[in-house]
Amino acid sequence: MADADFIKTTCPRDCYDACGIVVGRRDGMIRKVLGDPDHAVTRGALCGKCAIAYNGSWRAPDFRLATPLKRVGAKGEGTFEPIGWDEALALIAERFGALSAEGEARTILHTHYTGTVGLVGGWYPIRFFNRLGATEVDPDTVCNKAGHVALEMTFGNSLEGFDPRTARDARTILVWGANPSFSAPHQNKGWLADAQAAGTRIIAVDPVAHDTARAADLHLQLRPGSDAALAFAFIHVLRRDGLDDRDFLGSHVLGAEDLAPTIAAMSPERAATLCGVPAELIEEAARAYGAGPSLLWLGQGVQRQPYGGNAFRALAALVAFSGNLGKSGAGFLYMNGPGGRGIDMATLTCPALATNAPPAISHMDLAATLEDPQRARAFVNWNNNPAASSPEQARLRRALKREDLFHVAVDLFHTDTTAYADIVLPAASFLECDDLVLSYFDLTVSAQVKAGDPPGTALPNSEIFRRLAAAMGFAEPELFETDADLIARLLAQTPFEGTFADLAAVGTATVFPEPKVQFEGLAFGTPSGRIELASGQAAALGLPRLPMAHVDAPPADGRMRILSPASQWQMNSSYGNDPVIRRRLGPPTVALHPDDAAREGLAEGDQVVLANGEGRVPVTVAISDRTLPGVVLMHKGRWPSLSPGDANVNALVPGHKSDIAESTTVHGTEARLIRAEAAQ
Ligand SMILES: Nc1nc2c(c(=O)[nH]1)N[C@H]1C(S)=C(S)[C@@H](COP(=O)(O)OP(=O)(O)OC[C@H]3O[C@@H](n4cnc5c(=O)[nH]c(N)nc54)[C@H](O)[C@@H]3O)O[C@H]1N2
Ligand SMILES: Nc1nc2c(c(=O)[nH]1)N[C@H]1C(S)=C(S)[C@@H](COP(=O)(O)OP(=O)(O)OC[C@H]3O[C@@H](n4cnc5c(=O)[nH]c(N)nc54)[C@H](O)[C@@H]3O)O[C@H]1N2
Ligand code: SF4
Ligand SMILES: [Mo]
Repeated sequence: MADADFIKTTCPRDCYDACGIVVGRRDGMIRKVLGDPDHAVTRGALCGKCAIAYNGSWRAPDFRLATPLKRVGAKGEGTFEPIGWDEALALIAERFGALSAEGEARTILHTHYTGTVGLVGGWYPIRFFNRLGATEVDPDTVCNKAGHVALEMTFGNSLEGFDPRTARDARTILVWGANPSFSAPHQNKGWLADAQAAGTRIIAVDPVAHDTARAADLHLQLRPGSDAALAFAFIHVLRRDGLDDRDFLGSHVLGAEDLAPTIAAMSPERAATLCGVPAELIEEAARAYGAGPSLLWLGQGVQRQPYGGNAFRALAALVAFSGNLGKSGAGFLYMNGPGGRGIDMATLTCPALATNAPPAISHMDLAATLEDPQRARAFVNWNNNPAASSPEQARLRRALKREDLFHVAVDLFHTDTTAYADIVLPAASFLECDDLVLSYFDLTVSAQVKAGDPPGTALPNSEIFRRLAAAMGFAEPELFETDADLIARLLAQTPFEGTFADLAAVGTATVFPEPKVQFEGLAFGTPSGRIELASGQAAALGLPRLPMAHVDAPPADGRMRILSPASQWQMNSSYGNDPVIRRRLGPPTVALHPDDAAREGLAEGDQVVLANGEGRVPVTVAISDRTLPGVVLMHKGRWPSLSPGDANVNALVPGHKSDIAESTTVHGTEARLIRAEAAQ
């Protein structure tokens, strides 16, 4: 008789929701991957994209990599032959060993990111690269680094956010530059909608009228890159109307008075002209936020801008002036890091193994570094698909063609990046190994539980790098710690009382019974112990000491500003190869405001090319009143090789660095729109 059972596990995608999953099995084989109806966030169905992919390409033997591969064709062509693990690891060890012996280990570059955010799958391999002395391409520089560094400068910590449960005491929630309707679909339908139903006012600040903005009580549809000016206009209203928290400023904030001229100059009327938001809306939103208690969700879109770091410093000033901190229902969230739940990341990554660590480089420098044989002789990508996700796409793919660049790719699938690799190693998916997952929204701890076997000889990331360490002849015991031991040690650092098996039985545990108040006691890890709006650390880095009311200049010469945020149907580039997802996505589109379409004489479905000095991307016109005139929308994540013109939006992104932390400015990209016929 068939033996059916269910296993609880957790989705380890880079997603605010960290959904609970129930895997239905028969005879030990996975039959169905479903949302956990008992999970407080998931409450039933998974998001559409994961429901499709986890029951499609992620379990389809003809899609998954099942054995190590060795390249036999030209780089980029994607022709490989299967080899055994021993041979694959020996080939890699030989090349890495030779580079190490020459003292050139720093020319081994590695990129990693959001394949899995499981603690072990996402971080254990760093031990190997630390020991090797390889150069890390700092993952956050392609996502959220400017915001992190701006918040660290100001509050001393970017990884302690509000506890979402405190929303019960919030009168307003300000969602600034995030699109939960796509990037956090369950928090959007659950947490945010529940708060609104309970009478909390929701305000969205975003250039795009996405579903969260449409459902909000107020939507401030500002021009991209004008956030700092808008934040200062909010503060202007608070000061003018006596709603700023003078006691809070006096006791806990450095530099408030230094900002007086900037605040005085940014009236709502002036901001209306600069940001494109009606002054009355600014007044209303500022008063609601200022009255408090208010939560501020700081999205990642805001800081993927040329002055994204400054925008975050201005938003930090808004928090400080309103005094929305240190009490229940007040605070901000960029993300809740593992530290707040007791996890010491050094336990995972063992920085002590890095006796000769070269400095990390920015993703913005990846293409240039990879094309330089002095700086890059080998390359490893794991948990990351840079040929689809990183800027300077054409240049990057050209560099990956270098015959003298030894390239190892570790993935679940053949991707646009693995196509260039010399050796491809097949990884096990989250359904095929144990791990711990920490939501970066809620303060929970979750178990990722092995529900089935990987295809062929595929292995979890951790085991791949244990075997590679052995092949290299490394002897440090940290390079051989088992997943089970590591998971047990990590779990013991958290407030969860019990074993991994106990956690696996429930899936997700709420580890703090009572909601936590962010920055309770108002102690800040800055040099002064206060919120540093005036920042000596910024000045020491050659940045302005104070945030500025900056606004980006509008695009010149008929160019359009291109925004490429999260897609509803993909997780970054993941699922871009799934046939059902591809049908849902249809051909790549550019969403264009009706005024722009009329001016250009374009109609729905017309073929156009977006072009700039960096590259060209053919797309289909989709006319949409969700965007602003001059601003076009193209969601991220398409696979270049599966797209017209062999390119996605990152073929247009020049890789300029943000004002702070050498981070991405992807939403600052500009290009011209050309009719397909004229572009021939
Ligand atoms: N479905 C889905 N979910 C995802 C992802 C995915 O690819 N797909 N990716 C995951 C990852 S890695 C991340 S980092 C998060 C990101 O999730 P979010 O934090 O929601 O960030 P984004 O989706 O990048 O962008 C959010 C919003 O920023 C807006 N924006 C762009 N420029 C500006 C600006 O100048 N000012 C303001 N105020 N807003 C601006 C965009 O219009 C967009 O609506 O989502 C995660 N969740
Ligand atoms: N234009 C534009 N580009 C962007 C962004 C944007 O907003 N606009 N957003 C940026 C952001 S926020 C981010 S975070 C980056 C993300 O960029 P990436 O890190 O490239 O994210 P993914 O595309 O999901 O790629 C992860 C890869 O890991 C693989 N993978 C999944 N699970 C595992 C596993 O267990 N082991 C291994 N070895 N591999 C696995 C997947 O198959 C996939 O190929 O993209 C950035 N790129
Ligand atoms: S990607 Fe996010 S919304 Fe989708 S199942 Fe995973 S955690 Fe849930
Ligand atoms: Mo990200």
